[in-house]
Amino acid sequence: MDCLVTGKGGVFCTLNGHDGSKLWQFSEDNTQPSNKASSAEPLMNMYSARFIHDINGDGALDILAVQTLDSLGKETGVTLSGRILLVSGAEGRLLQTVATPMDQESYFCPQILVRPDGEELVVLGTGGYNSPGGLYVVPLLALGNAGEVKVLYQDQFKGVLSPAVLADINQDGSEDIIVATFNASVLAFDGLTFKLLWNYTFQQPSETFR
Ligand SMILES: [Ca+2]
Ligand SMILES: [Ca+2]
Repeated sequence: MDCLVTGKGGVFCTLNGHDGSKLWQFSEDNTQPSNKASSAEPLMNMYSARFIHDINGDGALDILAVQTLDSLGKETGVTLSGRILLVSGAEGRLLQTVATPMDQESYFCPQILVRPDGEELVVLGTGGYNSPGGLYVVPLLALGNAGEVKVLYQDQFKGVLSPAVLADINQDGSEDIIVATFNASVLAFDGLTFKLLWNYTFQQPSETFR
């Protein structure tokens, strides 16, 4: 098994799990021609990435990643926006980039919820310590289709930073989604209907981010 490494300043590479040698270092230039127009930005901090199943059919696991870019506008100052990346695990080639819902920044490690019929859904949290965010699901194979995004939760002040836990808590055979928001609530959603199963909100000022 190879190791996926991400971090500050554009660190995004894989290492050979046997000897630690570098397999590839991600580069924005290492893209398919059709993606070049959408990948002109420099690679910024990359905290959240994971292996997923082989998307492009080359026999190697691929990678789903989320990152937040900052841009400087004359009047707006620094604005942060998030994007989702699909990257080939074999050679680090960018397969697809998609903006996060409402371009919200994201520090959430995306997760894959597998439904009983085998459909894979991306579970994504957005928002930061002091910026609006939410919890969303979208079919992995419909990542670029904004109409397929389902909104489970939104907070106009604070985001969802901690990874969700996927577990079947109502014992219907399908994994559910349990997440702690930065704004002091723990929420559980049915993985089939996406309806809220329960919500516990801490009364004392508290925050969850890791
Ligand atoms: Ca692959
Ligand atoms: Ca369930």
